[in-house]
Amino acid sequence: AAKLSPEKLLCQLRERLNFQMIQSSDGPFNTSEWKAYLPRRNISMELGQLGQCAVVSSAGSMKSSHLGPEIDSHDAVLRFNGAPTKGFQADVGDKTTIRLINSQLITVEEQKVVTDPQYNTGTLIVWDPAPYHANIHEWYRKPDYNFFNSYKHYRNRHPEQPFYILNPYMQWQLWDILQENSPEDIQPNPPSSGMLGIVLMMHFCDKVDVYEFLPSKRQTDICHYFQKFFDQACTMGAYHPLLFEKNMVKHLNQGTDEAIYTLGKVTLKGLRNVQC
Ligand code: NCC
Repeated sequence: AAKLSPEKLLCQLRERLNFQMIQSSDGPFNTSEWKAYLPRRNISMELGQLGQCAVVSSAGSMKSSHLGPEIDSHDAVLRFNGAPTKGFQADVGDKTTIRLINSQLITVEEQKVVTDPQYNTGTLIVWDPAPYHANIHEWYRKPDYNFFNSYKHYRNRHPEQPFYILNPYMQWQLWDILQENSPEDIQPNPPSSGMLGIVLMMHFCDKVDVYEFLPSKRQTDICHYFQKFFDQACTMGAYHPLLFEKNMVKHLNQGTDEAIYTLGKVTLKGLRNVQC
């Protein structure tokens, strides 16, 4: 595959990705029951145009980074799944504007997600690994995890918190772009929450600093900064095409290699500032 220039690649992301959340006008969700559950406000209205944003990976290399204050200095911060701030503020900061969670977490650990107050901060977005390019109807019948009841349960308990369902199209639109820009065949599994969160923030923000998605000198086989669990696959990928995601993010980096090495920091342009 011919590697596109960073500018062309940014245009592909801007023009081919569907950044919308599920709305009550979408196919199987257009029932009066679903209408009561889905947030009434569009996510763009909810978040507004964001300026400087940070994406915090859950990698073990966040530990001892002392990046907390730098991360919190951003206008908005995105975190993943069960990644905590409490007890880790010095390294990962305190601010949570968006938390992107996968459907497995909310389905398998429903009780925990519904009751743990860390999930109550900011805007929640859940995504589910849909079948390749399935439309909303096909996906609704065959989600990877049937998280819909857990979502409703959460909405009943926290009706005031904005909580969106990511459309099932974006993951495969993004996967196609990853494949087109990679020299090898990529496993046909959707991108990681990390990569999905990065492009979401590129859509909402003027500029995005991503921390420890590309590992710094602190690189470690410890999977998460908040757990003593060793697995190389967490950083290099097993199910998700993580290595290819990281190559693409490296290609788009506007910052320096030095910032990657010392801070694990990559700086990406917001898609609204891209001239196509
Ligand atoms: O581990 P996870 O990912 O929640 O991490 C969020 C994102 O951070 C980046 N990451 C993480 C660890 C690491 N050493 N290096 C990294 O770069 C990745 O971009 C990752 O996406 C997921 O993507 O949703 C994932 O979720 C977990 C798990 O489901 C949740 O943590 C909930 O418990 C998956 N782990 C398992 O299923 C065992 C993981 O494969 C993907």
